[in-house]
Amino acid sequence: MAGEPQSDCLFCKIVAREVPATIVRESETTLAFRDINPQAPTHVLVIPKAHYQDAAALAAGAPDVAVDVLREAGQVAADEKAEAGYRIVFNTGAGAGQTVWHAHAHVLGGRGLNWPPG
Ligand code: IU
Repeated sequence: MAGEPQSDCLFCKIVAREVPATIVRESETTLAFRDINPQAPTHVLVIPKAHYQDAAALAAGAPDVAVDVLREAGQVAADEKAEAGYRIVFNTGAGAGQTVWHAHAHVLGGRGLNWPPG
């Protein structure tokens, strides 16, 4: 069920501290940790603690938590001093490169970021 922990979900396991991650921020509803395959000097994932498969499902099922994720993403950028600019990305669907089916915001910064993304 949407919002419930999924036993086969890596990010639910990180929330439960069953899988290690380098956690940089935590709130009541969100967790932020470093991506294991960073694509920029700052590459942090911000996730809702509750399980939603993607950003749209999160926004539909828990809109307040979707706002929490965006607020925490901004705080990550501030903590990381990404003042030159940063990007918040929600890959949504396999065609867009989503590989983990638990909503997550990529916060990328610390280098120039091209547009359009690949
Ligand atoms: P994607 O948008 O679903 O492709 O992003 C998933 C990200 O999760 C990707 O950047 C991976 O490097 C990252 N990740 C991680 O940080 N820790 C892990 O154990 C695994 C993937 I598996």
